[in-house]
Amino acid sequence: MRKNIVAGNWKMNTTLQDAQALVSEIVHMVQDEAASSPAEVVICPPFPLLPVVGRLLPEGGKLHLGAQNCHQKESGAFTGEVSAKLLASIGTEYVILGHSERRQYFREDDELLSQKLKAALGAGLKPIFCVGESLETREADETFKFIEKQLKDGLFHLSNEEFAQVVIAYEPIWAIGTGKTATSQQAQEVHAFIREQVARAYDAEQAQNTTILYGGSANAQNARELFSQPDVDGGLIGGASLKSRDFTEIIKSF
Ligand code: 3PY
Repeated sequence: MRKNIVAGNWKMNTTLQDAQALVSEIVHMVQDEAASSPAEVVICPPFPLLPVVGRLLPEGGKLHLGAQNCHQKESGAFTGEVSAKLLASIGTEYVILGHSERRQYFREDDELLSQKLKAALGAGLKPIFCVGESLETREADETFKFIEKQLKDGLFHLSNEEFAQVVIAYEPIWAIGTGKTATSQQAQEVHAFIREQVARAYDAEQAQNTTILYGGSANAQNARELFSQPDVDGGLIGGASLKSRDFTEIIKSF
């Protein structure tokens, strides 16, 4: 069933002390002010903070724990890496895969991401799979072709049952960390296109049930307009997820 989700991608930010303070504020604000929001909230801190943040999230509530990456293998001699199985064992529910920063700085391609998806699903994690075009691709009028290829190569090899666990995030690269946001019409256009591709690859029911988030400089000012679009089911939030007031306002924006 399609959900509304607001996921906070903390990236490589916060210390232990920052994280404890931030997540305590978020928990209180969400309980006090955003209790009636339909959104499930996912907090994705850096790896070492997952257990600490997880312990601060009230059990059975609307706040859930997510990681920002995982390795494709279950275990082994991969110094510095973290397996999906380990993430699941410490209470992680979601994992972001294919964020453009991972694709760009760590050379993650669709082949590798396919393996990571399988590993995540095998461990019982729900992947938040990111797609999105560069400014160059948009200006060349190739956005749809590009997104279609990312979906086909990265995601549509999954079975129906596997795909049902996946959340898709549309994050135009030109809107990440730049302060530029896609207009709500631009976001809606691509989200509708993604849903259409899901219907083709699977079926109409699967497409209707797929949660598609917008990411890329979404904030407390533009969230309501973005979330009012019929195919935008929530957001993957970068910088604004590090400010409890802004993040809470975003959660309330449905
Ligand atoms: C951003 O909003 O900048 C993001 O990259 C969210 O993942």
